[in-house]
Amino acid sequence: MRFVFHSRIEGFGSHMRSLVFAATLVFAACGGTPSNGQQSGGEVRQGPPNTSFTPAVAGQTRAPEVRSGVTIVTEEIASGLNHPWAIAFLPDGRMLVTERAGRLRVITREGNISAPVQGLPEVFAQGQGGLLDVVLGPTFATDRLIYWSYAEARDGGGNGTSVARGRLSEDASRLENVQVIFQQMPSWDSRGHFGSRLVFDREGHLYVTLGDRQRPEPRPLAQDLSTHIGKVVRINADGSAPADNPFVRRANARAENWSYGHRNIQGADLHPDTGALWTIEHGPRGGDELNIPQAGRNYGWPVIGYGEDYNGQAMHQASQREGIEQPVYYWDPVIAPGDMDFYRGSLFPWRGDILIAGLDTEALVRLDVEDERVTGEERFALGVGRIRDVAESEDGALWVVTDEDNGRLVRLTPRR
Ligand SMILES: [Ca+2]
Ligand SMILES: [Ca+2]
Ligand SMILES: [Ca+2]
Repeated sequence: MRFVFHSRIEGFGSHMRSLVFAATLVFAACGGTPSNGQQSGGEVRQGPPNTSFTPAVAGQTRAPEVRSGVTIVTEEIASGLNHPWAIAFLPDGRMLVTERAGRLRVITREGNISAPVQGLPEVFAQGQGGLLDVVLGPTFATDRLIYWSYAEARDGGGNGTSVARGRLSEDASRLENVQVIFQQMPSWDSRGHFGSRLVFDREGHLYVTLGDRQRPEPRPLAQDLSTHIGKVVRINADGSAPADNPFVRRANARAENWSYGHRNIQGADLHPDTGALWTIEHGPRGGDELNIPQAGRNYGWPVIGYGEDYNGQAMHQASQREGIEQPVYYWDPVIAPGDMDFYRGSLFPWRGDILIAGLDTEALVRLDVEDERVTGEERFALGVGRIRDVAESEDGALWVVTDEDNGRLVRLTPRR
């Protein structure tokens, strides 16, 4: 194992020692309560915005940098994983880890990697597609059901995001009674924007986040309720649509749809207090967004947003429109978010904060949140590469996987 000390992304390296010291004093004065540390008086170090849109509300972007005074210790637990996408903890402390190429592994806390779990359906492992998220079902303790999302080649051509479930055998070597419970429709011939985080709510409904399939032709379908393109869907554990979903009784609408107008959501979590779904989605050049998708609401893509096309052309005529929801927070330039999780533990002084896996930023991004407002941002350059998922173990330690051919599983703890 390799231990490395890392500091926050910092433009003034020589001041680092005194800054950490100062922030530590703040914690001592607060009795070690979370979170908030010191404001730096500026914003986190980032490039200039690509667009000139004006935020709809103050603090909607470029929140003040808040230094929590934490130095993160990284410890490589495992490597040799092919574009690992998701981490899910088993009750015994081991982890299920997906590899995008189509393999599901069981990894011990010491880093022993199992042979691929047998019994998964074939995946469409091209471009951004492959085996994606994995979660334990809410009744895992009794039925050992796990749920996973993946890109699936479809009969008749094209592909799309699908969700399957199966029983993990007692020895965790194979999946039994595998059922495909959801298929995003329509299928599309594309290698991009599959979504697809899975989050169970407290009533046992499963949220699935779905992308716009990246190509210009399906993009407007994010506004079309007769499709699953660019949607969050909410399904029962068997894939059926709950009777209280918002569009169940609307003509020409898919009953699974929960919210619409999303580009590509690859991060999601339930708020630990309210139980509401929070999501983070990729914008184009500018316009990554944090949202709280509510039943039946329109989140704008591709009509409004805070980004532009990769060629510099305008993507949106406006960033605001009556009847369309505003993001809680946005980034321009983008951070390229993988997963997001609320921090629930106490090992780090961050309880209730949002932690985001940064792909392009190759950083762990932390947001201070008050109610439904972002009040501060902090970024930690971990030096381990593009970060796809962040997960918290029961002891409050954080675990990340890196989006690389030789992807790594890395444990994060605070320097004592
Ligand atoms: Ca939006
Ligand atoms: Ca998450
Ligand atoms: Ca996660």
